[in-house]
Amino acid sequence: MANQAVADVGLIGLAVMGENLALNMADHGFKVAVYNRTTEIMRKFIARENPPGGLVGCETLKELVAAIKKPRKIIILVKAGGAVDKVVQQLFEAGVEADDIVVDCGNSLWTDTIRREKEYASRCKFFGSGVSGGELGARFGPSMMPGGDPDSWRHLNPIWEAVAAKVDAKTGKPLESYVAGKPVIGGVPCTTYIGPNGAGHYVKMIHNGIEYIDMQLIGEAYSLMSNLLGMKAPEIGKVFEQWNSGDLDSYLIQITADILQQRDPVHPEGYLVDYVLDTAGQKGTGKWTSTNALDMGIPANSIAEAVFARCMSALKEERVEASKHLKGPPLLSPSYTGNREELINAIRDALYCSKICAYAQGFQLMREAQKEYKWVLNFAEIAAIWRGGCIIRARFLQKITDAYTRNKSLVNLMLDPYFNGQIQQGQANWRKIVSLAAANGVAAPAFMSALAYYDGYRSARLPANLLQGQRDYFGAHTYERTDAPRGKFFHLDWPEQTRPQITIIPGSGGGH
Ligand code: 2AM
Repeated sequence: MANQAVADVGLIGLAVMGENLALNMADHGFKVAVYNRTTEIMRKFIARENPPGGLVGCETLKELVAAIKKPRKIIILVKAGGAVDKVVQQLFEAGVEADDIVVDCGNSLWTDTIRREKEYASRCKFFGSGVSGGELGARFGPSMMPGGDPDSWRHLNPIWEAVAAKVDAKTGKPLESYVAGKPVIGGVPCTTYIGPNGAGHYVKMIHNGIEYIDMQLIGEAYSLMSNLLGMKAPEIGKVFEQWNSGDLDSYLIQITADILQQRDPVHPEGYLVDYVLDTAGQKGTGKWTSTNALDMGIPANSIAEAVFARCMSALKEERVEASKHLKGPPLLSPSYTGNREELINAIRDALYCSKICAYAQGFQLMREAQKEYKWVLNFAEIAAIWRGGCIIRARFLQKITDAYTRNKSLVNLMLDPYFNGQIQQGQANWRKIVSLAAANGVAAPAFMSALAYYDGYRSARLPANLLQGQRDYFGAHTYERTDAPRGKFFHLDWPEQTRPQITIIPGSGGGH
């Protein structure tokens, strides 16, 4: 129990992320006042793990507010949505003041953060920070994406830099968080000020959208090895292990290698993945990313495809039934009779090329959003803080940092000489894999959509000319011409005319 302001920071919401972040802060020497709606959870937490005086258990929000030094820094880690607003209101009642910084570290929708910052401006400094890394990240070093008032950031900075994951300054490789039980000092922290209001939560959402497609691409690589080559889980796991020592080196590839080689606890002669039901859930951030892409009119088809792939997986009963009626090519296993090593290598290339496209889409979204919200995002730094701590941490991210360091206003990641070169090297194999997937009836929507993105983006001319003709035909929506300046709109009086007459329409074209 606290009678005076002793704590450096407060934390509300002691679910997995909250508990671990509190312990992480305590490890770095911050005294943390903790509160949970269900008091018993807080009591048990304190009883279980109070590192030498690092935590101050608070039974009421009033107690919590009183326990923190001013200006107070209070982290909220409750379920995203209405609960955040509820807790903020309760904090006002509990004595939070205008100079206090209330930080939402949950997976909140960035537009909610923008709204909250404005709505609460006279009563507190509301700040939003994305936190990625799951349970272990929160405990030993997450990647943190803070957004809000720069002055608040100055107060939060020491805590964020202390608790965030660290990477090696030269190589960008994640460093161990603890050596001999002590937090590592030094290294570059995986956090940086992202921008005002909802910028941090926006970037966290894009991180999650990329995470969806990263996972889906890995799943498709596994499926192709299994379906085309008849490989078994542990054998595929070994391939991922090898890949993890090359350009694909990443947390997700590494855990995939582990997962595929994990024996099943119920049937120890078998492997766990073969007993896991093939229906995936989602918590919404991938969907938000895709909806936002549609709203802004930015093609992020692979990210959306990854969300739809989960939706498709959820139709388990329908798929089982359909599999009896909808015939594809005969399923031979293995259906590929060529060189196995070459094919595995081609799948690797397809995965790498698709990954470049997926990240390109994520960065295109951020580029558009910064225009919409008047943020100035530093893409090199964003990629840099994803190098450690978060779920998509990967060697690859150093290459993205390098690309945006070479050229701050890079139009698309694929146009960077390094990534362009990688695609040139891998694309014959990428096309081969997509063709083989199609010919053999193996669903590979992410590989295919990434290739469609690449081919669409590099097409100086797309069939939208015909589409505009159709729109003008049925709806008089007008079209622009290749032989006239942009912005000049034409309409043709279509079928009734024996001799077509072209009308020039001043101003812009219409809907549909
Ligand atoms: P609880 O333990 O009392 O359920 C994840 O759900 C975390 O958010 C939990 O710590 C949970 O508290 C907290 N939480 C969810 N909704 C809340 C609310 N409306 N007010 C306060 N805490 C809430």
